[in-house]
Amino acid sequence: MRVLVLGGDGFCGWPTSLYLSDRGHDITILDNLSRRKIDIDLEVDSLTPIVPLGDRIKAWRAVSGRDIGFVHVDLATEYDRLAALLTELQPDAVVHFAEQRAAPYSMRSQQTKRYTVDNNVRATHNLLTALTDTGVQAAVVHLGTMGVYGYGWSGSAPIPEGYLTVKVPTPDGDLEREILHPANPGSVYHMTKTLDQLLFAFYAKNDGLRITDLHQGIVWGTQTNQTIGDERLINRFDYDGDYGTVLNRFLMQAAIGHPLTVHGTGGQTRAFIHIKDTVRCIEIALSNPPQAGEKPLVLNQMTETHRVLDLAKLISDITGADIAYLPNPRREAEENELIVRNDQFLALGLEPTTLSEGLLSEVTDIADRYRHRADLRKIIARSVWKAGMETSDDLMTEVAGAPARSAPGGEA
Ligand code: NAD
Ligand code: USQ
Repeated sequence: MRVLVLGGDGFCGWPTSLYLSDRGHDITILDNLSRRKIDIDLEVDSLTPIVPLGDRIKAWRAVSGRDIGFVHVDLATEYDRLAALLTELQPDAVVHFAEQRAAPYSMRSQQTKRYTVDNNVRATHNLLTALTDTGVQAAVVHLGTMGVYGYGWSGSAPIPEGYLTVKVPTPDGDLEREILHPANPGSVYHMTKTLDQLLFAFYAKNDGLRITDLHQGIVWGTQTNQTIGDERLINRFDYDGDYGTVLNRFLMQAAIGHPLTVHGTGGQTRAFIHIKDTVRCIEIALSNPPQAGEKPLVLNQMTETHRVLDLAKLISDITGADIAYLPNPRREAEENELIVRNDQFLALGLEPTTLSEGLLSEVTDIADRYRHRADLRKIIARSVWKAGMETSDDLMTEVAGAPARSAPGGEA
């Protein structure tokens, strides 16, 4: 297949591009490198040393003998260039990762709230309009989030895959209808993904676009069989308070001897998936698109659920790390249950990679190797959901055994 990967320089997009290229697909990456620019603004850097995208692509050619194309386009603001690219490339499929994806960053300031909405909603809408406008028949696979459902809305009922059957009372009796599961976002970022869902529903209905929306859980891990082949192919590893996600943060914190930063009581339950399963799920989704005229196909892309405190205890038991209970910078339930259906991916052949000591230590090993790149001032999450919410002070000022850092994000 000829596949255009929007956001192919990112944490999920880069390993997916390599995996699909390895599987014989013809890959072009579109990215505006905004994620790298945000790192510069936040004065933080991936814990792993990621080389410029051009060097990544050269390294992949050297390792695999395969070419990956790259176009520097802003999906949200360069509509004409996007439409021209689609016409020229005639992709069979477009995988859409290209959005601002951190909930804390989306709540950081009025500027980042507006940026997240402007970037994400325009990016998705531009893609859908450009496909309609050019007549390019590509199937769309979008990375959505489990967070569109919210946490706790359905109590102990399993969260279905995208749609809910409801009964509407009428004077003539109940009317049965299938509706999009009610949206219940917990951050401005998650809200943009609920808006994406409406755009997808409209363009599938009106223009017959073939759209798969993957409601993904929190991705953990770093390496895939492809990124491990050469240090220049290494995946990014976010550990900072805005972009670092909970499990990778805990593993990194354990590796450098930092207490594990549990927010509140740690009673929040979330869905997880390993990066190796993310790339496999994308391939499965590409191979099984809906037909034109069908509603968007929604798949829950997760393999297991865990309570944050249980993860902290597990990692503490394995590594001896301390657990710190910090004021929660977010407005979220102290505790929630989460049961999620993922029958469709299982039926389509996904063999879930679940939490195992081996995989956990693979991540701590990477974190340990690059511990000298950690900036301890960036670990505590300080983007608050409402002005005035309390956050913790830094818990550590020096990484044991690592030389002093010379500059934020730089080498020691
Ligand atoms: P990321 O920030 O690492 O990657 C996103 C990429 O998109 C970056 O390379 C960025 O430069 C690019 N991009 C953003 N806006 C763009 C624009 N306007 N034009 C062109 N390129 C643009 O994020 P990620 O972790 O790889 O996540 C990818 C997708 O998966 C996101 O949409 C996210 O919502 C979703 N997702 C991620 C996770 C996770 O745990 N990482 C979990 C669930 C869903
Ligand atoms: N948390 C801690 N300590 C930390 C970091 C987080 O206790 O050091 C808690 C948070 O308070 C929250 C939970 O862990 O309750 C998850 O936080 P997270 O940052 O790991 O994940 P989240 O903000 O939900 O966002 C991530 C990705 C996002 C994706 C989402 C999938 O950044 O792109 O959409 O996971 S999901 O959570 O399923 O909606």
